[in-house]
Amino acid sequence: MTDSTRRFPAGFLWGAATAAYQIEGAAAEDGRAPSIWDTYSRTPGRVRDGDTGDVATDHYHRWREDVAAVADLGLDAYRFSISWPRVLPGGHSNPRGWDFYSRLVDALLERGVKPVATLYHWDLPQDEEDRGGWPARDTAHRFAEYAEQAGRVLGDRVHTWTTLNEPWCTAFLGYGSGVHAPGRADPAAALAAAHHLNLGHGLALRALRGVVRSPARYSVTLNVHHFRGDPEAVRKADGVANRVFLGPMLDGAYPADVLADTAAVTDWSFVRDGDLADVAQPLDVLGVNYYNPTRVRMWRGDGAPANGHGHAVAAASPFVGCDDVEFPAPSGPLTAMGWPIDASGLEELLVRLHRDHPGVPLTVTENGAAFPDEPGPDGEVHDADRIAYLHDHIDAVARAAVRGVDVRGYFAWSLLDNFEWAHGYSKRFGLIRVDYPTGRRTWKDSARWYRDTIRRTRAPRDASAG
Ligand code: IFM
Repeated sequence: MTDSTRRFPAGFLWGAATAAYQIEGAAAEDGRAPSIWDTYSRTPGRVRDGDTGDVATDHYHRWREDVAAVADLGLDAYRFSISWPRVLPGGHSNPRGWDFYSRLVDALLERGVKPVATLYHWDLPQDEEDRGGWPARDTAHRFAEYAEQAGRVLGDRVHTWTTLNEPWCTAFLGYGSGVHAPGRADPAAALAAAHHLNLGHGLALRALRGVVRSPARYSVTLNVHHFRGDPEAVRKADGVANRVFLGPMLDGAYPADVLADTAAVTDWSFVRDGDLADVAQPLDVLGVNYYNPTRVRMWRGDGAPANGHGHAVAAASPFVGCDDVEFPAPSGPLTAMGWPIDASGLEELLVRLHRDHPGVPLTVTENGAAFPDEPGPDGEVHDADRIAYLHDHIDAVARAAVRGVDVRGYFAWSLLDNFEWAHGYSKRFGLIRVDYPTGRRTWKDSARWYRDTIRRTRAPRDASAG
């Protein structure tokens, strides 16, 4: 498939994505309160090189320049997240925090770019964690209150609302393996967190729909893992990685096999009558983040099992209830994250989601790769590996569309190099390079390539698509 033979549906949205803690900086400015990532990144040994998001890419001050880049790239949409502790520090509305997002949204709209706002991209206010965090039910209710405020302030201008980004990471990396904030390693707490994230999602959607009067779309973004290998291993891993969210959100029920596989960890008594009806709110679009496929196999007791992070399964695994599932180290071409490069997984994943949940439109809300790119002698970043990665994955989306998948958009991760969580600033995913000491932005070759690709493959504008 070449650029010119790719076909995308009318109204297909081309975008790029970022997240608040990864780019904003200004951690203690204009009334922002600490989040769990401030605490975690200041805890020695948690984040590589002791990096924090205190300054990040300084987007809080450079947002005008970044919006200009979004427009110059020719993007239809820009996906960003709102920092809960910036807009509701201590649980109280902070006008200076809201003003930041209000200005950002206005600037996007002035440039003809659709704002796609995520409410939760992992930066839980630290005081919410102190009250129990996501394993505690009240967090879901306070999240819905925050969503309602966001709807009141920005609801006249946001094109698409996304409740959560990758709740699997929040629940299972944050509370299961502890490699993300808040760094707890407690499998029962991880499952409780998963349920309360599901509940928070549903309550937040209902709250938003209750206050937003302008036409908007409502979504959630999941990092639906694409597993390959022994069917039994795939079933088990898929259960606690994917169907623990897809089931309640889209079908209003936890899959029976997930409950059975995790029965030794929890009795699920935190699921109360009526919760599942609250969770299963209608979705206009399901956001899918895809980076790589994951191989799994049942552990037959021969040799040391591995849990996908290079540790023996005895170390805290994020895959709760999967102690007999092995995650062999990937082979073949890898990104700087050590993730395999395989675009066929994206096509298969989109086809699977369309088959399992017909009628639910999909958008690829993140896709991209970290490579060890550095400026050459000419000062430019010639990131041919990222261009090849993006090219092949965009092809995969086009092939899925040709196969009948209702796919509505593609967002590159990420607009800018940024704080890559426990990896600090060591991994660069950006289309635009950030020189951290100065904050200076430089377009990589991939940014120019993405701009040109969008121009060439853009579906004819469809007046009915908004
Ligand atoms: O940087 C992250 C992002 O915050 C969530 N999805 C995966 C990206 C790359 O790891």
